[in-house]
Amino acid sequence: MSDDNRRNGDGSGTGVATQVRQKTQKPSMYKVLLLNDDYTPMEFVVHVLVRFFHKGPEEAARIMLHVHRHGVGLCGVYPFDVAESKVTQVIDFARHNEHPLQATLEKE
Ligand code: TYC
Repeated sequence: MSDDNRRNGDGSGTGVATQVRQKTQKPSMYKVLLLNDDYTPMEFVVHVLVRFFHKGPEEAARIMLHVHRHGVGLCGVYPFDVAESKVTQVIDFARHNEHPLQATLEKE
């Protein structure tokens, strides 16, 4: 008798097979990107990277300069909800401080 049928416990062999697929789906990950502009102060961008992306001051400065020179740069990779929340927090914080800094997300 099979394991599933034995699991019924009454010896009748009428148990329902409960084996379902073992596979789980990894959540899609999303890149949070910072965009360059001509007006946001460099030190503000560094502060954003430290505050919202938990970068150390040196890596934050490196990322900021990459964005300044190339137009766009990677801040971090997160599940969708977290990435979306980071983008909202950055844009809201920038607006609150009257800077035009923009961030966006992109599927990895
Ligand atoms: N280009 C800005 C300046 O010269 C600095 C800057 C860097 C702005 C990165 C936005 O995402 C940014 N003040």
